[in-house]
Amino acid sequence: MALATFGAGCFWGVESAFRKMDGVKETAVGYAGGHTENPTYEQVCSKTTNHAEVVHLEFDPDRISYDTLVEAFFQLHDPTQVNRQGPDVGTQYRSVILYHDDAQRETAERIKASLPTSGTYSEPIATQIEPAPTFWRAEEYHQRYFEKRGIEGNCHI
Ligand code: MHO
Repeated sequence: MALATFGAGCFWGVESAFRKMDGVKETAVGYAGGHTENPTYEQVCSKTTNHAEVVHLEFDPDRISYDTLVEAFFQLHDPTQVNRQGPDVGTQYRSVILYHDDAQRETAERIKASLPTSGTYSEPIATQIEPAPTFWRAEEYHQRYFEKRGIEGNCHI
């Protein structure tokens, strides 16, 4: 199994989208990239810790490639929005790919660079590409949030 970590706005919808993909074995939502340990949702929402809401995936590289995951990541949110996704505003909603090795970094940079610079994306791509820091698992009620409630779609539908 391989790991992948993405931040693309409210983690409820991001987890829900990745869980539907064949080859994605396990998912967890959590926080990464801030400056405190084991943050709570309340602390992250207080905008004082600088953590991003992220989804952590275990995937089978024989069944799904990291390229496919990165392409899906770009499709499931608007990577031109800076520190926000729709109504959700703040650095916790930043667009970020947290790579686990050099091959992932190269893939993320290559796909980011290949995105069109007009049409769909009339603004620059804001996605940050950084080494994966500690992943802090979020509270249980955030895990598979939409699935538990029978909600389809993402946070803004
Ligand atoms: N708009 C949602 C975001 C939830 S999310 C887990 C809310 O304010 O509840 O950040």
